[in-house]
Amino acid sequence: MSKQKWWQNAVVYQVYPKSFQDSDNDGIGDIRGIINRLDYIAQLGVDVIWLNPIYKTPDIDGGYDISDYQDINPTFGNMSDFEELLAKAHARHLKVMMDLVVNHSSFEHEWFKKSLASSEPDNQYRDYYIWRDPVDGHEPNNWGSFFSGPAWTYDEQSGQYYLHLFAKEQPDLNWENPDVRNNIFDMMNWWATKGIDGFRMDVISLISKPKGLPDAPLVDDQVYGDSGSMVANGPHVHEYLQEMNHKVLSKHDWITVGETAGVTTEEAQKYANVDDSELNMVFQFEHVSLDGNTNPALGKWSDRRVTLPELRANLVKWQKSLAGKAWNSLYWNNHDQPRAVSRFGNDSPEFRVLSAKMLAAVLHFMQGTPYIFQGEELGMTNANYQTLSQYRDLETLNIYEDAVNKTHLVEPETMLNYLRARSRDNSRTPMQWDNSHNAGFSEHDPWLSVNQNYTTINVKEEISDKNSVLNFYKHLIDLRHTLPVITDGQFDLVIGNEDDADVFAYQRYNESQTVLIIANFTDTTLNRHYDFPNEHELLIQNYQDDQGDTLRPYEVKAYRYNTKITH
Ligand code: ISL
Repeated sequence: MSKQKWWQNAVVYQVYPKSFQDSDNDGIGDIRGIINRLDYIAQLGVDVIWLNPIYKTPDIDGGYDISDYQDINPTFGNMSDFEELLAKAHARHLKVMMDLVVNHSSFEHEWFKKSLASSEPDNQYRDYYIWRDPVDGHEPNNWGSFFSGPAWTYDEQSGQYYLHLFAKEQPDLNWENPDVRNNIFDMMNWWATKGIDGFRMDVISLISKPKGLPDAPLVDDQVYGDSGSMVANGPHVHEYLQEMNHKVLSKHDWITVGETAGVTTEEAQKYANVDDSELNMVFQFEHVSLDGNTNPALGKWSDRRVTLPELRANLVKWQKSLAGKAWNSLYWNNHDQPRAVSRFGNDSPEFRVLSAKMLAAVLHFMQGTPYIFQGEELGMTNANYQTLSQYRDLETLNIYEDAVNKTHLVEPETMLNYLRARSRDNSRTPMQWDNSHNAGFSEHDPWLSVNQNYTTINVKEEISDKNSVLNFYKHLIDLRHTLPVITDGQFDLVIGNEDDADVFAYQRYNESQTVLIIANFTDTTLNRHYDFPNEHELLIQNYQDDQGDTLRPYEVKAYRYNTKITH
């Protein structure tokens, strides 16, 4: 690997502002709340904070519907609050990465209002969005929205449809229009002058639509075609990102990560190439898509668990394919995904702490930049809501309406199980600070109910408990900063591990060191012997002692050898 970049050795902490800390007791988190908790974030030892959108928004989709890219959501505060947050973060050596949501804007953005106003050729804003005539009195094609229903909405006044891959309040911007691109690049450079440290780019793999917008194939019970697979990695996406790199990114020492639904390892080598021509890294979706429904009409909605061999094969593929060519991001969960410990581990009281630590170690010893989603470091669990009325997320409410009430594909109880397993609200419940009312998040009823387990799972409990999940994360973050092999070492599965249904064992090595990671993914005691030297240092473990070849439920341990070991 060529010379290391600062973000290759960094750990990112994701803050979902709406649910992090409420400072003015309106039940909604805010910028002042984040400022008040900066010391907490800093003591974790992380390097970067990624803020989910804090811009002006009608908030149809958690702020991913922006009505002014250069203004702050008043519910969260104002621009001077943001500037204070940035300065105070920097004073603690924390960088701040913002969310960039430019595949679409809000329908309340000035550009869309002007676009809507007239379809006459002299309206330069018409072409800022994607308008098409009806075909046989219907939508221009069969694409479905990610949030249920068609991806097109009809405008009576002009007799045309506009495209929205997400909600109808999130019209897709037309990246083929150079004015749109230049406006976006100028806006990014404007944020640079404020001193931000990078961007996480929302669904950036979807910005270039295929020529002619062809229908998507329909499978099984599908009413609408899968627009995502049609638009992902479109014909001009790399050209646009290279232009962005030239006009914006190359001028700043930033961290950039593209959220790239539908990305393959081949495509990732273009988006995140070590030659710095586009972005630093991408969020790939494969390892969080393995447990989807077998019926394509239901997509991600299921309560299936992925098996270890499937999960491991995928993670290994990404480690190996990008090595030396591109850079990985590492994540188990975020604001769109259920909680890691509930999904891949075991959130029962008996195994929650053990399995949360096991997952953390498996991820943090891999090559790439790790992302920790707020509360993950506590081992926070899925929301466990019992009724539909507790959910707030539009994706969740829409799929229930669609699959239960409209198409009758799923029984209500089954759908509630799917929501408990996969709803985005699982990770959006308020941060659990202490065991006081509403978990110390707010004195007001929060916008989304607190998880009832906050009385035992919270920062106050964990910070003073040396065996907590929180302190285990701190240890892992520290190891990444002190052991170069975690950043630059090669990755290999331990011989024979590819067929192991229960244990994940891999090694990292460079010229002078090797680290061996052994993780039991089951709730039973197992026995495994690996042919490694006896001389080692135990770097970290989630039990109090080491019993050699005996692996207790969800046991994880990492050994270090002061020599290069290859097989
Ligand atoms: O959440 C998902 C799984 O159901 C995805 O389809 C998700 O919509 C996709 O990952 C894109 O996510 C991003 O863009 C969305 C926004 O709702 C998400 O919160 C954001 O992370 C639209 O802006």
